[in-house]
Amino acid sequence: MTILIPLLGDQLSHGLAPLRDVDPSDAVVLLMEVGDEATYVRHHKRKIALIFSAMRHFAKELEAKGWRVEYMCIDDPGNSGSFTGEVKRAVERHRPSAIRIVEPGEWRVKTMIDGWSKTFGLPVDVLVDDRFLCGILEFQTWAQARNDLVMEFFYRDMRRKTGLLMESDGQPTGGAWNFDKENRAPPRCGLNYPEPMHFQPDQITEQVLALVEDRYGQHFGRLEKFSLPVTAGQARRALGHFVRTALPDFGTYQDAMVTGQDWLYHSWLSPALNLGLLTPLEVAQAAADAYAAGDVPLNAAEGFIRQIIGWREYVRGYYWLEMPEVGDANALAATRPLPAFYWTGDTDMLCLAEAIRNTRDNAYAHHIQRLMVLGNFAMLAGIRPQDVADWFLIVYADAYEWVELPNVIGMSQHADGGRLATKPYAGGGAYINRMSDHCGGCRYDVKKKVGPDACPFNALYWDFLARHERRFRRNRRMVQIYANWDRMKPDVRDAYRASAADFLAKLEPAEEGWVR
Ligand code: FAD
Ligand code: DLZ
Ligand code: SF4
Repeated sequence: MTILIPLLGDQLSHGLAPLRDVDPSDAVVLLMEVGDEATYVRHHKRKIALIFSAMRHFAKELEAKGWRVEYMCIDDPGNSGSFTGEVKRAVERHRPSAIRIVEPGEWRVKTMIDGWSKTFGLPVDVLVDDRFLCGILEFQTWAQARNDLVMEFFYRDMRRKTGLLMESDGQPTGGAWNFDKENRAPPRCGLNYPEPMHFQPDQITEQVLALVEDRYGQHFGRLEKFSLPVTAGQARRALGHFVRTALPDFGTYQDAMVTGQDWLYHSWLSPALNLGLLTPLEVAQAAADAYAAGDVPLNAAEGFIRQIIGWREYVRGYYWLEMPEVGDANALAATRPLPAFYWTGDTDMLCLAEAIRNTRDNAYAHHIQRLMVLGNFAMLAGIRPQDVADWFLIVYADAYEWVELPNVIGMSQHADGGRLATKPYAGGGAYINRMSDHCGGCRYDVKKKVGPDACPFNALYWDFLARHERRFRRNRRMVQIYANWDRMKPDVRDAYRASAADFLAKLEPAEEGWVR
């Protein structure tokens, strides 16, 4: 009566559904390092190392708790290289009466699991991933009741559901749901940026780092100074450290960018959260507790909690609502291949070079670098959204399709035609100049509108709006922008478009073969 419990690399939670209500002596837990997962896109080396190290640590913790664990290392002889192949071998070894698994984070993997019952002739019990606060069906019900999927309303429901920052009379703490008016200040001189908590690699991590360099040395990214948390214990210490040192200023400087500062006041918790080392509820609760204790202001606690119980849950619901069609969405008919500099960082545009450096070194970039620099440039330049999505999936340690795809296709590329965001997140150089210190050190002049020395974002911005005028002119939130465009003399408009065309003609495409 053995039950086989396969655990995927982003399901490393001791409270995971299949590990509850089962007698460990009746079960075999299977963790599998498989080549297909590391290479279906060629993930950043740091991301692979993080996942393998966290999986190995988690397996040891499960064993210590009395579970019978089978761990397939990537270089074990006979490793078949795929989830289905490894489950098949485990079924042959153990002849289980059933398979129990939690719903996976990617459509691609769900399709595999859907085939297992027939392939193995066994009942396959796919359990709800209740680490998320909003179930997939619950989100579908919420979405069916409305025409527009407005995140703010979803978020308020999540506040009511969790009771976070709620008063006993059902009103939001502080009398408002959202304190963004107080957030999003530009950086200023004299700010001290706290260093996030770094963890020295132990023997297990060192072994994994050597293995990843050996097997995946050609993949993008750096492994040096690997310091991510790889256990739940470490992740909890990192959470406590963030709450004490950075959360108080998180809201105010949420959208700031500073040269050489890779984390600013961000938490850098997404890799641990998405692996399952932390649960969203414990992270959000820690922020609420810090507010209740008077340690952080409300704008910071609320802004942070909104990212976790609002945006994170919302994009996951959106993913399962819109898949598989959203994977191919290309509403703006963008066809240009990804520029080579997304891989090399070799560009004179300092804002982009900085974001790519952070990405290469840390498998990280903070939200505004992803949205208003890397994503914004790709959208303005008309890069094929599926190239952009694959790049984002590859390069970030926190990237799994359920969270990456909605953020890329919906939020940053507007490729879903506005289902997720009513207005494209487009900005010219002035926005980046306001929110960062990059432009002062850049070879381009952010004040210049056109020509070889002008900030390329300026001409690209107007060229994008002109290219998509028919679609966006009707958008109520963009009336003022098109009024500005209308006020320009025709020769000014032509100069913007010619300058953008010159720039785009010189854009070197990445070598082929990296994209799926
Ligand atoms: P913080 O700024 O400290 O925020 C706290 C937490 O809020 C994050 O850890 C994350 O769990 C959550 N969060 C914030 N914004 C979002 C969001 N838009 N969607 C989901 N969760 C959010 N996040 C990922 O986890 N994986 C991805 O692959 C990913 N790809 C992205 C691609 C693009 C184009 C954009 C614009 C955003 C993407 N994000 C992604 C969302 C966000 O940028 C990251 O969650 C954040 O930068 C992670 O860093 P942090 O932990 O320091 O976040
Ligand atoms: C991303 C990834 C990588 C690189 N390797 C593995 C692996 O070897 N074994 C594993 O179980 N999971 C891995 N993952 C994470 C999976 O891709 C992820 O669990 C699924 O895509 C579902 O979200
Ligand atoms: Fe980026 Fe333009 Fe500023 Fe250079 S001038 S850093 S390209 S926004």
